[in-house]
Amino acid sequence: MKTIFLLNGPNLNLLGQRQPEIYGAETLVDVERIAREALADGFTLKAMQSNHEGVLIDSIQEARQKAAGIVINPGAYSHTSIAILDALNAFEGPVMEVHISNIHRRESFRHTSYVSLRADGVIAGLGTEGYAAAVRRICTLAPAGPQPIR
Ligand code: DHK
Repeated sequence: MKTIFLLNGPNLNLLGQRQPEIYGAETLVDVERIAREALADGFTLKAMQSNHEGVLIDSIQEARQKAAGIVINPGAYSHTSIAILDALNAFEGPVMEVHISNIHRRESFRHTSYVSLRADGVIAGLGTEGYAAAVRRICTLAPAGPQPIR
């Protein structure tokens, strides 16, 4: 089995309660179920959420040994974190960046994402369906088979 890491950043634990007009009514539990349902045969999902930049970086580093690909919604760290970009640059597999909202239709400070400099694909504005699309794309880019040993 190959493992895909699903990483959600700050405030995404409040999905369903936080600004539902922007982020929708679904919860983080729903997001993780949607992502899991999109897995191709031979893949499994490990999901985590953190409000802390360093904890997200620790997970990205862990992915170097344990994950075939990463789906990440870095939340507001997308727009600020060179450290998360650096961690992703040290990961060799495919990376998909997800934003629930269309960040390009929002405040200008959301229009730039450091993570996009590394991501193989960027999904914005598809709501929680974006997570399913991102998981499907990782399954295409990292075909099932034995996990590479790095
Ligand atoms: C989520 C956040 O928390 C914001 O800080 C980003 C992103 C957008 C989203 O659309 O999922 O700017």
